[in-house]
Amino acid sequence: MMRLFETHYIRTAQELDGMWDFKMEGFDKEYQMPVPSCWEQHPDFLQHRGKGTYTRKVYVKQNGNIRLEFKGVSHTADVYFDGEKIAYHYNAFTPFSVIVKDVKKGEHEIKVKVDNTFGEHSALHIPNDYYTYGGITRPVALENIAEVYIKNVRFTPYMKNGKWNAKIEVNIGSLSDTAINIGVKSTLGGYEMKSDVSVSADTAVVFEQEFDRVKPWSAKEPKLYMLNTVLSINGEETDDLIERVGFRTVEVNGSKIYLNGKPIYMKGFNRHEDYAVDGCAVSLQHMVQDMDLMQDMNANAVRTCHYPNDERFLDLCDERGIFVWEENHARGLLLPDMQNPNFEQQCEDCIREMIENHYNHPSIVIWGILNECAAETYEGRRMYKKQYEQIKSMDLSRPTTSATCRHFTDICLDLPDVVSFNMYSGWYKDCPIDERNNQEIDWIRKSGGDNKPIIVSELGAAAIYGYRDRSHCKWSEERQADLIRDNLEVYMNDDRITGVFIWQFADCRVTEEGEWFATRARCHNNKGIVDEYRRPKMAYDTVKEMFKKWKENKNN
Ligand code: ADA
Repeated sequence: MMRLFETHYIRTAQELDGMWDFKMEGFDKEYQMPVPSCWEQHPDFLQHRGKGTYTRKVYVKQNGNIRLEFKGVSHTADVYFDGEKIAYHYNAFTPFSVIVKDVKKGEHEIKVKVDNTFGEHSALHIPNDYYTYGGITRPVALENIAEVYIKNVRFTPYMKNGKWNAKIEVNIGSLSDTAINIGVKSTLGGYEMKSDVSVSADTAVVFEQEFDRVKPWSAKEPKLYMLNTVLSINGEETDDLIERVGFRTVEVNGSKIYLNGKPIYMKGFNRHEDYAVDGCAVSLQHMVQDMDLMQDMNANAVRTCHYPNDERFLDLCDERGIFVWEENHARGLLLPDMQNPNFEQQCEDCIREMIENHYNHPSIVIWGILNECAAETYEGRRMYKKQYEQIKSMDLSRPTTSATCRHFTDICLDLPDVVSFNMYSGWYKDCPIDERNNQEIDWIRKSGGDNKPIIVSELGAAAIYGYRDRSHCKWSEERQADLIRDNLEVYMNDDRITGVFIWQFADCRVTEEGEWFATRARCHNNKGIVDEYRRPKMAYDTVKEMFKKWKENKNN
């Protein structure tokens, strides 16, 4: 399943989930591997870093063009169709697609060479405080594509004269050498927009429409609408794309973030895509379990640390009214990492694919970049600035931010719309939480962040699941619960703070490379409120109680 709703009624597609032939470089044995999945789930590859090849036959049911869509391959894919290389993609966390023209009806072969090794070729997937798995880790589909087809549809809602309006941009691709006259029709909530165009190259058709009978999307009432766009030639419907959208605006005004003109307070979790038995190929049922647990703890927000997420999870956030901070793929990259010759292009590609594919999710209320990267350096600032500008060139409807830990030295706070900081008072630093918070906010206000919303993007402490100790010593569940309570008590009662994200929802695996094992017992980041099997620690009830209190204080 690619999404939580049908995206085509006219375009035909085959989902390619299932068993693929698999061969791992350096191993003689031939395997069968499920797609999607991580190869680490197989006993021969428990922490294997290498190159694996997936192969399968596919029956193309009609002559014509096909489009292969991969929702995620970790971390690099070389794709071959009938032995010819047709695509390359780097980065596990963003979708990519490729079109093959004039394919004959019948059986064909798809081969995907997957690489999860570290080295200069990979500037973003490096030894880190999360694990880079290997495999075709998100769904794959094969579509039959007409000569003129819909590339994507972008929906931008806005309020005008007190009524909901929207700009609907239909981006159309042409595979034909000659101009073709087509009809374009978009329908939403009983409204119909139509246009006739002659398409001889890639073209955009833009509708601007007032929707005076629709309901807004909000946390309390996350109203969603199907936006159905159909292309037709001489009255025959030839292609379509269905998106699911919501009417809502996100604005920054002074120190608050406004949704539909009302201030919001985000209280939630940092969530890695990592589940004990799934690795990063988190199944839908485990995504739903995560969502149920976060909502049971009265959370209303989630940060997709530190990379773009599976669209099915974002679909869940849309449906449940959960605010999302989605960010490009980067964690703790120091200046030498950022000076990797591949870094800037790999970041640019990730941001572009993140926004191109996730633009229509009403739940995404803020775009983040470069978590704890070299924001204290001028070379780093140049790259932060470039990435913020790229986001604004693609999307003016959402604010930007970046989670910093370069306390008192960050020189980029003037660049984003929202300032966010990671702070582990009581865990890494045994300091009075309120005093440290005041120091931080005073510094932020004098360093480019004055009169901007402030989010505590990370706070937390580690606990080993099942380790209880009446001394409440560090690593006990008791101490984790104490520190979560003490930190939330300070941040929840500080009106200068407009959101808080606990680090982290669940324990996640980390790489053994890069010395992480030394401070990460079990080769896991153990700061989860639940462990990697989603077994609650003592802090679960603390968070549930504190977030509920926040709900009452901040009436949201
Ligand atoms: C940083 C980082 C997180 C995680 C956390 C920790 O803030 O952003 O990814 O590594 O520290 O657990 O120390």
